[in-house]
Amino acid sequence: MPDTHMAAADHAVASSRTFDAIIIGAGIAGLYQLHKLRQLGLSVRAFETGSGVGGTWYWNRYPGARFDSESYTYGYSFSQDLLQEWDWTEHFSPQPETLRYLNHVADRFDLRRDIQFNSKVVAASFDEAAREWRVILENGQTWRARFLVTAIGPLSAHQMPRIPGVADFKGESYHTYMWPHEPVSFEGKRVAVIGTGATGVQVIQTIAPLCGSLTVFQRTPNWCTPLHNRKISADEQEGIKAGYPAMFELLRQTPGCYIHNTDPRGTFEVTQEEREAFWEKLYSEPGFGIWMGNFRDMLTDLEANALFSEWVANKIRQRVKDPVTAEKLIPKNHGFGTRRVPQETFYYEAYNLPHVKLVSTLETPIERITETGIQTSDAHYDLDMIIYATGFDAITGAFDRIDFRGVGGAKLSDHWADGPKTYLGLMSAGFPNLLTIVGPHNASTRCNIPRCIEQNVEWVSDLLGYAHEHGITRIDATPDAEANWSKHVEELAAGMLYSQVDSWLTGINSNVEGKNVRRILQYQGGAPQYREKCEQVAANGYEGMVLT
Ligand code: NA7
Repeated sequence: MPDTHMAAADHAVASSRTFDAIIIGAGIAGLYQLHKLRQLGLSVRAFETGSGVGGTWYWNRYPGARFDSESYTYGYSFSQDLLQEWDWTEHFSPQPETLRYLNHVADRFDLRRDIQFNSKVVAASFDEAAREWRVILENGQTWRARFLVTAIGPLSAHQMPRIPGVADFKGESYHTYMWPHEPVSFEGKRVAVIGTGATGVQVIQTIAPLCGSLTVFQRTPNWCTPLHNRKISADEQEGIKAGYPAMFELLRQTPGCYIHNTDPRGTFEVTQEEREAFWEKLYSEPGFGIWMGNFRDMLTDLEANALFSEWVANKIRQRVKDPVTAEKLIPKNHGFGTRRVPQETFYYEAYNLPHVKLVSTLETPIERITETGIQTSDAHYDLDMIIYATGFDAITGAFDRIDFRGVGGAKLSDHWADGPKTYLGLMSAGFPNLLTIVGPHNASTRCNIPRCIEQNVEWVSDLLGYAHEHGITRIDATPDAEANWSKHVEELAAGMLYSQVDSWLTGINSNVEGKNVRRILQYQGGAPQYREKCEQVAANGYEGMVLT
């Protein structure tokens, strides 16, 4: 990273004004934070890298991008009028509709006038004497604010693979996150997809029928289950709108704020027949019920997990005609639900098409990308297009890509070098006046995200409103509070099977230097417990923090 702090000294501040708050990002979190702080009468400016609002839904325009949460559970809940006037057309909304929704929200609440687009924040440092943050954009402009709120998303630092020759390929190539705004044609083309996470699965099943040929390069297979999406009928629409209060009440009570709640029974407390009938039912129902609403021990008990994993493996064997391909698609190194479960629509059937081929890079590793295709250890694949569905430097990556400096010039990435250290996943000791919405150690990264975003934003808004009212100009998390919270987060994750598995949920990324040690990045106590803890901290006069 260039030494942007030195460079900043050479640049005039863009405005003599010190804002009450600067928000980084105009996605779901940034938009709502802007709305809330403005309602409090604070002066706010948001900076956004993209040329429009929407964050995740602005960038991820790849074919097949859509919700895995039921649409009506995902929209903002803060405005009854907004809830009543917006019609979701599908149970799991496709990306273009979600982006339209977020644009509608930005217009409806007149948010754009305080957002500066095409403005990537590259550095931010705390000026102790002035008690304000100096925020530096890629174009060199410096802006100042008392408080800095990051709304930079857990999956926004997209990551290309570390494979030699990526720049050599002469055909079309796209990372799913940086998908072009113009239509991309697949007709008659020889296409490769690298990566089979939630994104790769959505792309593969969508483009398979459209390509001349499709070769999927899979390293680790994932356990995928059917989404069962469909249009929302007029009757359903009425029911959804009338049912919003009860639905949001339910979402407040479930661990991940989904409409699916863990089944109180243990796997071995029922007969085999009952168990299989229950699993059949889950497999035939829409959404994450099969992950979030399974037997209570499915994600903590190895034996229970193995039994269910084998049941899902048999589903894959039934759906994929070629037994060799089916075996390749069945995960062998982790159990069901211990990594993010991709939701699919005829994903497995795509491999029954004669022009779709699966290459396991565990068996025949990719050696390099060439000018004309992909060279593995046993063959060269001639290609017209390579799609990189290789994911993100998740949860902490977006923080690492901004040079945050706290007290005494300390770097946030150094402070978090051995794993994040936070208080409530919203603050870090030594970085005063910095609020990290959807940051590491926060419940929101394991949540139907807008639900937890609203909680984060409302808590931060209350805090900044309180500071404004009481003339508080500096807010610090204490090192003790930070240490205790970080320990608590680690302890909660200890009993979970997912914490023993490599994935972005545990901070593993083979494409990023140093991200080869598993870390606890998420709060696993569930959203209700997290919300209660945050409320308690506020009610006790913001315990664990020094407000001056
Ligand atoms: P993921 O879930 O991180 O998936 C990335 C995929 O790319 C995964 O299959 C990786 O295999 C694969 N990958 C990454 N680097 C390589 C290299 N170098 N060679 C071969 N394969 C590679 O990202 P997604 O975008 O699918 O999903 C991210 C989240 O966004 C998702 O969970 C939703 O919550 C929304 P690996 O598993 O590492 O072996």
